[in-house]
Amino acid sequence: MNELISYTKDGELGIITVNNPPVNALSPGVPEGIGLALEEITKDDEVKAGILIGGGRTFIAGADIKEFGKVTSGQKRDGINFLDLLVAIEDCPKPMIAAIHGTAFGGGLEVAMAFHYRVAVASAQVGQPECKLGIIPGAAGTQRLPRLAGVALATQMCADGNPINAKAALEAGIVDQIVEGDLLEGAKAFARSMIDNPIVKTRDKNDKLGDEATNAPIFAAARAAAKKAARGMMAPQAAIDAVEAATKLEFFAGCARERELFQECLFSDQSKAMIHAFFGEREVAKIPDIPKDTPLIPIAKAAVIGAGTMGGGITMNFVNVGIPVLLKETTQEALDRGLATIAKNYSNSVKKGRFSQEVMDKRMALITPTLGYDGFEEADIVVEAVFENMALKKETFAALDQICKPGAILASNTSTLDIDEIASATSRPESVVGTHFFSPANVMRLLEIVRGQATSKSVLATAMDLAKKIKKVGVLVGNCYGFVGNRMIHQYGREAQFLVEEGAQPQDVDGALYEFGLAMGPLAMGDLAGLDVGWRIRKEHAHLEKPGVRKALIADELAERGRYGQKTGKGWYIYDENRKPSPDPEVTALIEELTANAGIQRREISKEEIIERTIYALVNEGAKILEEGIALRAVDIDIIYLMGYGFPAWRGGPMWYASTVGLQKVYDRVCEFHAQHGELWTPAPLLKRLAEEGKTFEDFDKEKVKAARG
Ligand code: 3H9
Repeated sequence: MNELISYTKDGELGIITVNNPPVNALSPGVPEGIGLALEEITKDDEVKAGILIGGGRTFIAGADIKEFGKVTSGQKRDGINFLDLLVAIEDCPKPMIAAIHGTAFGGGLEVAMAFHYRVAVASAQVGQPECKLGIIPGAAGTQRLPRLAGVALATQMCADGNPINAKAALEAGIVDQIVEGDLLEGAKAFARSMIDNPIVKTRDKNDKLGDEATNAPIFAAARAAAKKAARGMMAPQAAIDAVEAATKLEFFAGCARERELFQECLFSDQSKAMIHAFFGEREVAKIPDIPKDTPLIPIAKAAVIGAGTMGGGITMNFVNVGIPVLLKETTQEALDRGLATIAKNYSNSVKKGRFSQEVMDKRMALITPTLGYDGFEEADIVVEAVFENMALKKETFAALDQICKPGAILASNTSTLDIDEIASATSRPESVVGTHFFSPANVMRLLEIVRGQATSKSVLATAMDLAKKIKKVGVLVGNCYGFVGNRMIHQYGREAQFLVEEGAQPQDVDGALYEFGLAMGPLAMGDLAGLDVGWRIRKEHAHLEKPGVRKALIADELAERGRYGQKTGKGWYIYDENRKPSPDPEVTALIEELTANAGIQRREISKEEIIERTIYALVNEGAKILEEGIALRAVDIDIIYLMGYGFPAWRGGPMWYASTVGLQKVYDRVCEFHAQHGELWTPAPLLKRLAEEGKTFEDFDKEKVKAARG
């Protein structure tokens, strides 16, 4: 048909194969090719039924996401629309069968649902993940899915974007048969058995559409759930509206309503940000000077030092994917406590039905607790997760240098410290790397991989690959205090505190940032992490402070008073037995006392100023980090903030957000803050340059990619 679609005949069957690797997206040429093959099937009297199958590893994984930017930028004026093709498939007078393996996602599922039947292998998944890209299904997914699966499941799938497996799809009526063995052979047998059956079009199946009385509570519950789970996002609500339209309008009117909602979402800043995040998540894996074929170090056994919160979470990551772990602590009591926490975490998952007791038992059996270094000589990777103290880390690495086999990766879960200094305690700095996990380490998807001066490319490539294996997103960062994430968060937290000193209440600052979309405000986050942590670090680094530079007054005073946050029931807030925070008059009084003593004139502070002071502090530091090469690209910073710091996906990350505000505007405000607050706000020269050139951080990334290619 064309280079993306092949068409073959097997007796009375016409077989259409999509060949658009890697995921058979509906790129230009694919729908056209399917259309041509369909015409062939329709007009060839010898052909009695048709099959569509994906070549390679998957069925169609959706529309080509790269095309959306072309539509919104005006480059592709006629948009993306497969509705007519799908109606033509449905109108074919011969039984049409979609044969599914891999993922039938988005437009892929929409194509499959226009077929008269769907067969799938057991490992296949189907889903409408569009809202994860800030859009909704745009090829009648919201209209055909409820007709096959019923209103409740269709609403859920379109609003949360999560896929279901073939078995669930069979039970729901999305799939008609599960094929054991070869998919194409199974599909052919199924097709032959359907040749004389009357054809029922999906769009004519109205029996699962329910009525007003049964549907209203489903939509109300879905809207409430989406409001909570996808706070601030428009796509899930729009997806629910579109499914509701399917229950109230005839099919083609429903499609028209879906189209309107789809267009609204597609042209929103939210979808642009989320598409940036989708490609960004994949872009961060590409490191210019580390070729794809860099030899990897096989990882069959791991060891973790420290069974505290971080060490325990890191251990779970390994055993979850079948890698056995030697878990070391210094005392039996600490080891028992660590193991008990892991067991409790797993038990909770078993109780919630996430996996079986048998799976839990297998995972626990992969952990070998130890108080010594016996067995460490066999480990392919050791992750150190002891206290954030340089002397202790160096002592640990010197010991590992003596015990571990040559070539083993020696990784430190430091969140701030100099990886080169840690490596200097060994005779093999090329094997030393930072692996900065985020708490809770078994949940958070981010892994900052810190490159030391001597870290070998093999070690880095293996660490990036391992991140993927343990279902994390690894982002390579350079070595400096706090690396990327924590170095930036330091500026942000500082401004949050200054705002409180200058007149805002803690709940004003947290409230404004929560409203902006962050999972939690910075002061509440401090209470969760423990105010004693930063206080101790600041004490350790007090000698590095520059005289005359403004210091935050309140957090350390709270810690001095034993107000460590949630763990002591008091911090920036006071907590009840359910950990619900309330403003504490004692804190208000303390703020007033300390600021009066420091001669700070308190004033009214707007929400806008709260957002600008905190978020632009991130952006300005991010720009400095980019100039120094600590982050490879602006998108790497965005992914760090989306995956590790609760930054809202629909804002695209701090750097993307700044570009949407306009870098000139951001730069001007940074200059004003510099004039008002002094050197902490020194504008990043890169921010200045991009603002003056009318560019965005995306332009900067493109410049970098171009330069790397030479
Ligand atoms: C849609 O369908 C709208 C419709 O309602 C109709 C509108 C009118 N397009 O993830 P991987 C690339 S919206 C373009 O590493 P995996 C990806 O960037 C779409 N490119 O593989 C990567 O490129 P590179 C609804 C895509 O095996 C490479 O393929 N569909 C697309 O870990 C490999 O990807 C979705 O949202 C795409 N649709 O996971 C599905 N998908 O190598 C989105 C992937 O250059 N995709 N690429 O970095 C996925 O969820 C995963 O890619 C998938 C495979 C599970 C399919």
